[in-house]
Formats: sequence, C-alpha cells, structure tokens
Amino acid sequence: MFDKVLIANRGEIALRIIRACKELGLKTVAVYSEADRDALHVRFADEDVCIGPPQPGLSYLDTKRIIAAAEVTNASAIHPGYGFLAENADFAEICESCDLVFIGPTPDQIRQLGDKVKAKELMRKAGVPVTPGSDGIVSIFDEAAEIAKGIGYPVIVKAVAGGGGKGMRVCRDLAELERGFHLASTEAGNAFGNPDLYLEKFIIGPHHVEFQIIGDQHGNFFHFGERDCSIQRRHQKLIEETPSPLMTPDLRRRMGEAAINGAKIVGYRGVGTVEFLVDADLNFFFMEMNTRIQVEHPVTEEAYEVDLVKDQIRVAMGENLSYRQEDLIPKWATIECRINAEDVEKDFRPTPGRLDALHVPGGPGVRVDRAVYTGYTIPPYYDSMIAKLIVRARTREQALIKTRHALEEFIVEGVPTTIPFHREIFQHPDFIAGNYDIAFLETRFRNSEPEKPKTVDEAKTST
Ligand code: MV4
Repeated sequence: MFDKVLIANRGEIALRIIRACKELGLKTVAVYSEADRDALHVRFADEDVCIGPPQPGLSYLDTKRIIAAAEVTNASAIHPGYGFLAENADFAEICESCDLVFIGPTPDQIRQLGDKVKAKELMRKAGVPVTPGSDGIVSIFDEAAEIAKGIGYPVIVKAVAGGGGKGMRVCRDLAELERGFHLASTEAGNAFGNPDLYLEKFIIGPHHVEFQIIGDQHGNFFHFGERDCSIQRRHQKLIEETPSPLMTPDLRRRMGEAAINGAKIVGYRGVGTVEFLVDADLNFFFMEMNTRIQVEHPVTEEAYEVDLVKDQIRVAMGENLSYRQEDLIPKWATIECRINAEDVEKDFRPTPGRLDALHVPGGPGVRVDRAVYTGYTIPPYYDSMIAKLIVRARTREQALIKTRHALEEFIVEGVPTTIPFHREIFQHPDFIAGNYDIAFLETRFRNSEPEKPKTVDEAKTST
C-alpha cells in the first residue's frame, strides 16, 4: 500500500509519528523550515527536506512545497499530524490527485464535518443529541429573536466558520441578542470571510467531554472512551484527563454509541474526536468533530493501552481493525499537562529562547512527549507547547499524587513555562475534588474576583 511516509509537521507530534512508522517498518521523510534545522524530527527521520523559511505560510502550510518534497523523496503517503494542514480538505484532495495517501479521513469527510452547521445536521440525522437551536444558518436578526423566544435565554450565537471561540456571543436577553448578533457576524466576516451565524441554547457550566473514535475502511468502528478537557483558558487546553470526573459506565456507553453513530453516518475513515458539552444533569450535546489525531491522544493511549497513531496509519493502509468494543475498557486513570513556553504572569505570553537546562520526570506511569532538549532554542514562529506530561495510575487520586511529584521533578531553565501554574492547579481543592467545568480557570481559579457585580443568574451564565 505504501512504504514511505512524509511527515508534514514538526515538534513532538512529528517525533511521535516517526516512531509509529518505524514500528510499522515504514521509511520516514521529515520536512523542516530554516528555523528547524536543529530539530529532532529532522535527526530521527530517514530522510529530510528543507521546505522553506521559518514562516509557516512559506513552509509547513505551503501545499506545493510539501507535495514537491514528497515527490523528490518518492514518499507514498503524507501524515499531517495536528494543526497546519491536518484539517485542510483541499490539501487532502491534492494528495489524492498526486497519488499520495493522505493519512486521515477523505476530503469530503473533512469538508462536511468542518462545516459546523452541516456537521450538526448530520449528527441530528444519526440520532446524536444536539443542542437545541436554529436549523442551520440564521441570516437576519428577527429570525434569531424568534428562535431565542422559542428556546429561551440565555442563547449563544456562533459563526458557521468559527473556531477558537471567535465569532461567538452569549446573549442573556433580547437586547444582548441584538448587539451580539451583529458583533458576532462582523467578527466572523472579518476573521473567516464568512459572516454566517447559527444559534443555540447556551449550556451553563458544562464539561467539555470528547470521545476518541476510529473507523477502518471495512465498516468497523470503535470508541476509546472520553477525555475531559474542561481545564482550558481562552480555548487553549491545559489539562486533559480520563475518566472524566463526571463519567459513569452507563453514560460512557451511551456517549460512545452516539459518537460511533456520528462517525458511521459519513463512513468515517481513521481516528477522530467527537466533542460534547455535558451539563450538570449529565445531558450531553454534540459540539463538533475533529478529523485529526489530537494533541491529547496520549491520554487515551495510556488509559486504554493502545497505539492510536499506529492504528491510524494501519487504517490508511487498508487494514482491518480487530478490536472488540467490549474489551475496550479504561485500565488506568490518566492525566496530561501541556507544558508551554509561556510567561503565566504576563498573560501567558510566549517565551521563545534557549533551554539552558532540561530535566524531564520519569518512572513507572510517567510519559513525556517532547521534541526539545537541553541547549535547544525554541523558535518564535510556532506554537508554544514544548512538552506533554502524561501520568497514569490505578485511580485518579494516585494519578494526582504522581503528577504532583512529576511536576516537581520537571526542570526547565532558560525560559518561563506553565509548569508552576500546573503545580498550583494540582493544589486546588476543587480541581482535586473533580469539581470543575469549562469556566474553572477563568472564573474560579486565582484572580477570580468578578470584574463587575453580577446577579446570581448572570454569574452562572458567565464563562
Ligand atoms: C457552547 C457553550 C455553551 N453552550 N455552546 C466554545 C468553542 C466552540 N467550539 C464551542 N464553545 C462553546 N459552545 C453552547 N450551546 C460553551 C462553549 C465554550 C466552551 C466549550 C468547550 C470548552 C471551553 C469553552 C469555553 C467557553 C465556551
């Protein structure tokens, strides 16, 4: 099927993919920008090709240069990792037309699931619970007002093309809806070139719970349970864990079935993640589907003792998945901390620079995915995540203890990182109790004084 894989990415995920390829007996090609000459993915791949200057648009995001690198090295498949071109349907299509296997879903699947309104419509058809709201795009304010009256406030307007929270407004009454509708539309038009909006009931104080799924090219589908990603700040996840503190075996079975039904309706190929909001009464609502291997995939790998990247590649090779769903039960409580080169005290500003010293924790149940080393200089052009600490133990309580010790052992000198912030979170009584939701970091942690006086009702709707 294929014997040489070009990895169209950098950093820890490029290394992760190279390791999986080696275990499968596949040759590897690294591509790199001029800023990444000393990067480990270049060192560990069988071959490497410089594809341009540091700016992502002129290197890792430049389709033509990546296809050219695949052609000169005679690679037969491309793994996009996450970010960059991973969810670019046009890129997946170009790969196909150049006879390169795109390791991921079909272009059509990426396109359909990337359209928020289309994805929601597909899920509704598949019987997956979706948040009450508009049936598709709401083009004028009067229509939005009518729908909001029907479902009740608070509501949230969302950009069809949205992402990262842009083009989103929570509205608690008609007046806020009027302002929010126009603000969100303008913002979405400017940010995405598409001002289209849809409307939903605003779910108060939910958890972000996502399900890992996989589908092969023979009609087999499996899920590997959930990851709770509610510990986030400005839509950047900081901690992910499984099991979710709110999960029960019955809820996991029902949400897992829903996630699989959602994947089945498009005949999904490869690894994917179905995101849900889960409210305090354990109602769950489809949010969106990610059509890539995700940053936090190791949480699932450690808890379920699987290799998702190898499975993803095997599926692309046309192999049959031989799991039985009833065997896929979480064996470990697993927690991931994203370690970013950022100055927490300066609004999480990125802190590129030289790592003068680096000591990573170890021992049983401690995994660190990274591509940095002592003496490495973090370039300023890419994202600031430098390592992922993944810890597993038999219970959540033991995993919390082990993570605290691992964080104490984690030494980075030369640039400020998020390690001290993680140490603080792991001392917080509410986090320790599993008593958190998506608003935890922004409203209940540290400087959690409300900006202005709020009624009880208002305080509950803020995120
Ligand atoms: C919501 C919501 C509450 N109710 N939808 C934020 C990102 C985007 N993909 C969906 N988002 C949300 N949609 C309804 N109907 C709250 C959020 C939300 C959120 C979701 C997951 C993780 C963090 C979040 C932070 C703020 C808002």
